[in-house]
Amino acid sequence: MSMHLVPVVIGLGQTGLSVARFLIGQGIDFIAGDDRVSDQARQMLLEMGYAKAVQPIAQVTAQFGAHWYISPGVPLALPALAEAQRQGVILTNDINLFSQRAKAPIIGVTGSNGKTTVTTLVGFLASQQMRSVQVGGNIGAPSLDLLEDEATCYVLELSSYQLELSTQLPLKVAALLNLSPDHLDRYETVDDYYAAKSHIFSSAEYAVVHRDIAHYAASKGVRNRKIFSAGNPQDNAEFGLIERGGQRYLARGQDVLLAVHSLKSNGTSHCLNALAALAIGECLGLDMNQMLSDIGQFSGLRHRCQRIERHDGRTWINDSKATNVGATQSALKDFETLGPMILLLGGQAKAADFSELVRQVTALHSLKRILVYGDAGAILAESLAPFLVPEVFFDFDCMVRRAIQLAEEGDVILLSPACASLDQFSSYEARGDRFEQLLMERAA
Ligand code: UMA
Repeated sequence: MSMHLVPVVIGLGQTGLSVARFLIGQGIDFIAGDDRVSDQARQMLLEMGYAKAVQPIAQVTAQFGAHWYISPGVPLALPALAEAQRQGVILTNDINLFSQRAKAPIIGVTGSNGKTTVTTLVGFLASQQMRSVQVGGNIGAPSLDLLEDEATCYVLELSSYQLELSTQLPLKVAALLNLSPDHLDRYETVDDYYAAKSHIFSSAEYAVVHRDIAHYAASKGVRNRKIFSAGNPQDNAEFGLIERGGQRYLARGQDVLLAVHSLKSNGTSHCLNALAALAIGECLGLDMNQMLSDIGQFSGLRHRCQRIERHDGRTWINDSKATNVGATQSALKDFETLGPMILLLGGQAKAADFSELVRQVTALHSLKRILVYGDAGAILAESLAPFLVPEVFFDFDCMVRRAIQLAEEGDVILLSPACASLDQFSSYEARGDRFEQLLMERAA
């Protein structure tokens, strides 16, 4: 039987639908595969004029098409994908298709933490100096939905899932902010996860990379490298932090750029984000003085180390976006000296190893109470047990209500879960919104 070969779209979430929209816009027919297609996706396909049946992924074979566009959440280890690859099918994704079509420079930002902040901040700084800057990728709109003739630059947050298949991205600037274990439910080893992230450098013109992991950029042969770290810059091109007269400054080499206190959030993690954004802006040709005057206006992201005003003498912090151990570790460093801490952890564990976090938490002088919830609650309690006894809750709401009960004047209540939200919420945003709602319901 000979079949008409067409592109295959695997997964019909936001990404798959953006690919479908793009192909339909080009008049290209395609086949779609999804195991649990939502009614909303079916409806959207119909509105686009696509009325064919959606296949279960296991039933899509190499006979259908030679190019398969895989959604980031679909593991490449699925037997149908592995088999297709063996038969010569090219597994690709929306990001590769986007990069072939985009006419303006593309900036890619990845890392285990801070990538949403840096992507948003670079988008903000660039928008002050350029017209029609497009921001998206793993946050906001999928990349194909950003394509626009007037665009002067694209700033994309890229996840390891997206980078697994994006091994030749022609990026103007590729930024790797940091690496710490995450997604161990998808990768066999942490090195597989790091290797996927490092694909970002494969065809980049400039690399912006943290000093501790600069070898990833070097090993991919990127010649123009800008290094940043929280330490003293080691040469004139390096971005870092220096102290002068008891004040901390963002610096390039020994040149002072900006006093840290001019930033709206001045924890070390935010300083690192700011340094990375300035380095990226410089590669893009943005005016440094203008960036330095704009960067103080950036107030950070919702759900990321965000202070919630409750006017009750306690500091409430919504860091629901901390969905891995590394993010929580950096929030702990930022807030540990602020007052007695009530720490809220838990959610979906993603096969994470909590031992490093437990070490840090047990050494925390300011820790007052620790509350855990969700699927990861029991695992966390077990890891903490030799040192600390947390209160364990199944339900997120119950945990937050208990924290409200326990909190006293001067306390810092930090929701920085170290786990994904998906066991009880649709996203980390929904979890953070619920946290704020519960705080407001019980406002004094
Ligand atoms: N599906 C299957 N079989 C599977 C797995 C999924 O059929 O084995 C189908 C589902 O039924 C569903 C579709 O695939 O219909 C979902 O695809 P998806 O999980 O790739 O979700 P999208 O809606 O396309 O969202 C993806 C990103 N999701 C993931 O990487 C898991 C979104 O990042 C991203 O914003 C969006 O593309 C647009 O680019 C979210 C995320 O959690 C925020 N990312 C991870 C993170 O940041 O840690 C990487």
